Amino acid sequence: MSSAKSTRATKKSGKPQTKVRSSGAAFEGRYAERQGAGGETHQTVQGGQEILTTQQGTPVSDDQNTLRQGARGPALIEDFHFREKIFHFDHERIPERIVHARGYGAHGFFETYKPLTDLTRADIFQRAGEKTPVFVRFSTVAGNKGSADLARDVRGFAVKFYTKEGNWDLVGNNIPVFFIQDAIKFPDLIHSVKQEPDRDFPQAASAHDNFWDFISLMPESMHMIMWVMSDRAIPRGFRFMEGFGVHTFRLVNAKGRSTFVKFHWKPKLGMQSVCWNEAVKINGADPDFHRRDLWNAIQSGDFPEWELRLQTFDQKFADSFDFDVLDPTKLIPEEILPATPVGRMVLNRLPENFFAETEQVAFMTQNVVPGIDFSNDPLLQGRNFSYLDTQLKRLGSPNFAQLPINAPKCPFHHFQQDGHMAFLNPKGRANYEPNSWGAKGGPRESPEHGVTSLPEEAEGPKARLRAESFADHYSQARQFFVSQTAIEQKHIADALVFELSKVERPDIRERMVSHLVNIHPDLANAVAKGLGLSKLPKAANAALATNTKLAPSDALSILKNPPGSFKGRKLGVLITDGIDEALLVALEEAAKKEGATVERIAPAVGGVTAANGTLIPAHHKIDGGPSVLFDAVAILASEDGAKALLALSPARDFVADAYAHYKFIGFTAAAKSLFAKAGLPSKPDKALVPLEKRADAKDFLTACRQLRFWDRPDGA
Ligand code: HDE
Repeated sequence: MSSAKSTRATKKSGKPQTKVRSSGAAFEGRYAERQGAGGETHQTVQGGQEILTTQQGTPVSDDQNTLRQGARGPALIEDFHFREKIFHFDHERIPERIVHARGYGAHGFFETYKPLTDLTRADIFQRAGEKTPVFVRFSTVAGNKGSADLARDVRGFAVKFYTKEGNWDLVGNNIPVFFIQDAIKFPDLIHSVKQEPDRDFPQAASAHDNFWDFISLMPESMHMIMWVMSDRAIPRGFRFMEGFGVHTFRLVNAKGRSTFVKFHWKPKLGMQSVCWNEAVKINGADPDFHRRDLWNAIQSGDFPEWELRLQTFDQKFADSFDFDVLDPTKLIPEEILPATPVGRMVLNRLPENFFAETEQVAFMTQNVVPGIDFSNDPLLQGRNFSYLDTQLKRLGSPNFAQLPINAPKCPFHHFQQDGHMAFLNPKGRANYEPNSWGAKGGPRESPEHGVTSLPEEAEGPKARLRAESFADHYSQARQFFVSQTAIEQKHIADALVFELSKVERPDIRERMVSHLVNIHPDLANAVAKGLGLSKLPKAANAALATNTKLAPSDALSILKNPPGSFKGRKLGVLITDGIDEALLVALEEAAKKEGATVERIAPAVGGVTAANGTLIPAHHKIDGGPSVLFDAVAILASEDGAKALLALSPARDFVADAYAHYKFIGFTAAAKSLFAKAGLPSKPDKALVPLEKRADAKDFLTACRQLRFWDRPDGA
């Protein structure tokens, strides 16, 4: 690097570049399909930009002032441009989703590994290497549309496959079980978790009386509660989550043979979560943390990928399994029934318009294709009713399937017609069937190709019933708990203490702990202690005693399945004036080799001047780039730079938080003074890595593959 003062382009750092479109380009072809025959555009004004028009195509002369009588006089109702503009603005919103309102989507493809003809006739699984377009929407459940991304919550993981035989929607979650066993309890569950109706808070938080009141009266939710209190509910990003179809479905082959199936998505980058203390701070520092992460990854060409795996089984297995496979509060451990990889999904394209795609996408569990069928899971049966109903409410017209994001990409023919906003209108005379118009008479049903239901026999009294085989509420909750590492178990206990400490009524807190007694004594004791209960409550009445013999399942733990890689992660480097630029370059190169990105943080966003005189721009000013936004951090400070940092409280927080959140911290000798000021112990641990020479950069990045150094005794 030359010693003369030079400027490093931000581009060099590998920071994902946001695609910037010029305002002219943004309009190019924007309404192309609506332009007149031949696609001629309006005349242009100076600079080649199109002339602004009303919705009717009338050119607008003045978009700054309403039409009025005299400069200081009243506005005139005759101003149709103003009226149209305000009218449209007033109607810009559609109702947000009642649940899963906060979400983010992306396009991509699903690639089939090998034909599954033996299992299913679903067209998507017939040919190896076939790519099927998909649209995926990830979401939280409880929060409203504008809520923060890192609420403790289940994440939605909804995939729309545009197959050649129709749209198949796999509307799943990042947790393989659910709170309730019967869809009739869904409104109660959701009412209880959302803001309390008299005060309209708390937003996007289950830590309040109503939720825990309901849950503590619903023993069937205990297994799900273990998951929601675990780190699964605070993922590092969508790219680091598993996904599950939750219910048992059926695959049906061409001969009509049915096989039960559970769907699993495994993230290629491995699973990762944040710490709760970190989540709380991320929500303040970057409420869009998850959507930004997905956006940046796809923009920079680092396309997230998941593998689809299937657990398939027959009736014999179902009959022999400890639990009812129709009960959505239970899972089948992968150690008992392995999940076989059948394909991969890659997300490689962002929506061009959030509203048109992510907001208007209508997922529906009842969107299945020939070869995929439902089971009698009572939750799934209820969902099959709800989703169609909710789309009409949200999208306002029975023609929502005509919206480009919802329309199949295969041909479709039917006799449904008219209604609000019908813009795909069939031609010709026949709009009914049967008819005798011959070839011009429109489509016909096909018993051979059409979707059919498995002719399953059903019997029994007409009654409101809950199967006795659904009665065990604690055994799998316990199994989940004992499958976790000690750190993860502590996180579950800490989360329960945090949440229940926000509950005002002591009897609700105690009632909840009485369920934990049935799950595991260590958990019950830890939570009782954390809540300051003088004695452990009696165990809750259990319909069935907890089976303590279920073997732990390592697949249920995040930390037992580490990725051993820093790929896709983000390093934050705090820099000051007077640093050795070569060391920074070495860090950036080492990070790139790991497949990670780097962002620079400095006392001012304009950047710092290195010892060699190079001006190094920053991505963040220190108080806008706290360490919670990064997976690992490095502090490159000169003697004087470190002194300046000591005076900055965000710099002290940067270090203290990174340490408390078990992060790997690389540091130059001068940065050590900041450690003492930030309250770090004088004896360094293995995750505090000195950066003295260029070669240290590689060792530091290799160490970062562990993601967190859990051995730190005084972490958050
Ligand atoms: Fe949903 N759910 N749900 N749900 N759900 C909706 O549909 C419903 C359930 C899930 O990104 C709604 O379009 C009932 C389980 C996802 O757009 C609504 C029951 C699972 C999404 C609805 C459940 C889910 C939804 C609201 C109990 C995991 C967001 C807006 C029987 C397997 C999809 C909408 C997106 C959305 C109903 C339970 C996943 C109201 C009645 C279990 C990922 O129709």
